[in-house]
Amino acid sequence: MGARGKRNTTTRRRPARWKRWSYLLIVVTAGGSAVWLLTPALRSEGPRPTGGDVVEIKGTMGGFSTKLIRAKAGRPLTVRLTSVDSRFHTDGGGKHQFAIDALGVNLIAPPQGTRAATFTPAQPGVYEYYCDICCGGRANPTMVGKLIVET
Ligand SMILES: [Cu+2]
Repeated sequence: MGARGKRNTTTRRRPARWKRWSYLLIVVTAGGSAVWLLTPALRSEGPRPTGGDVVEIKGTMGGFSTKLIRAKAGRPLTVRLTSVDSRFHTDGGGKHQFAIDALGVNLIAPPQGTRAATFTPAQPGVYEYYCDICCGGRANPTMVGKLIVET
């Protein structure tokens, strides 16, 4: 009688298979959310552990939010370009670009989205960046800026 009761208890205590799977699902979901939440915060909090700089730029039909960037030669620079415009803009479909020909940088942010590029300017100098998608393209003086690279 005693042994029988014990066996029944053991059987009852073992978690059902679906329960174990749901625990795993919760752990994976929670862990994934934590990583997802923490990563952008780490990226936008100034210099990263690699020693690079991060600059945030917004593109609208009015131009770039930042027209002048200062950087150090030989130091990684991350540009995060956000297009504030929606896809309903007839001019460029809400996309904006950040391009520096001399450094081979070409970033295109989708409507109401952000894209980032990390590059290391090796030589000091003044580099022009521009958007060639909207508002008459590169000829438009509002969608150009200067990257000043110092030693
Ligand atoms: Cu633009």
